[in-house]
Amino acid sequence: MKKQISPSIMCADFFDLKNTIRSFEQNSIEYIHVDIMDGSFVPNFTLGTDFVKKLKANTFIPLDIHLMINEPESKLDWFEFGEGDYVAVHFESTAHLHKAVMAIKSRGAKAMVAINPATPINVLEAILDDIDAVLVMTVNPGFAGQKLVKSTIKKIKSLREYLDANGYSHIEIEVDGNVSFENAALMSEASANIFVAGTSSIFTKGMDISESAKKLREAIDIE
Ligand code: S6P
Ligand code: MG
Repeated sequence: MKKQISPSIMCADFFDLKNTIRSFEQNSIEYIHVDIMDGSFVPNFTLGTDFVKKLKANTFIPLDIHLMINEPESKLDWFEFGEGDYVAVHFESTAHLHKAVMAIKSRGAKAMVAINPATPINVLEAILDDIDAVLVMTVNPGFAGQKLVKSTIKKIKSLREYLDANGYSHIEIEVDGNVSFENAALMSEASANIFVAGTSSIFTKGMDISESAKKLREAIDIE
């Protein structure tokens, strides 16, 4: 499966956003990961609806919207997204996961379901027919700059094996949280294929995007 990079835009320098986005475009970055938090599902606030709208208007790179909000099915209409974009909703955030997934797909976007580090993979069984990707959180959601929850590496591997063995080899696996150059190699070996890159890799201080993107690609291309 093609290995792709999705930089977490909340980790960018907002005073230099235009140059950062242009640099993503020049370096063939595949997605832009946009973290949306509601101060309730996770204890923080980040980016919002207007920011998503501005990004859609100012880059051709598809978005990878990560909704860390309660009852996302009632708020999807607030966000601009469509064909080519990924939208992730958390399994833990709603009693109406299927409804949320269907609402994402009805707008032509690809649906992803996210699971927290302590959520087992078997909860996904009944939704696999309807989704395009699983987002395995490798830290507890809410903040950038955290340490990897080590047990999640094994979880990525088990998930890939389960998907392949049950006719879901088309379902992608995204990883998010402390995707450092070292951890990215482990995650790649465990068969993750979309890598959310934040303070631990693509936004490394003193490195420009072309340099950090190249280093990350080298780390994840280990088969
Ligand atoms: C965390 C959020 C993530 C972070 C990303 C930061 O709740 O969903 O997308 O922005 O993990 O990367 P790093 O390298 O600082 O952990
Ligand atoms: Mg995220």
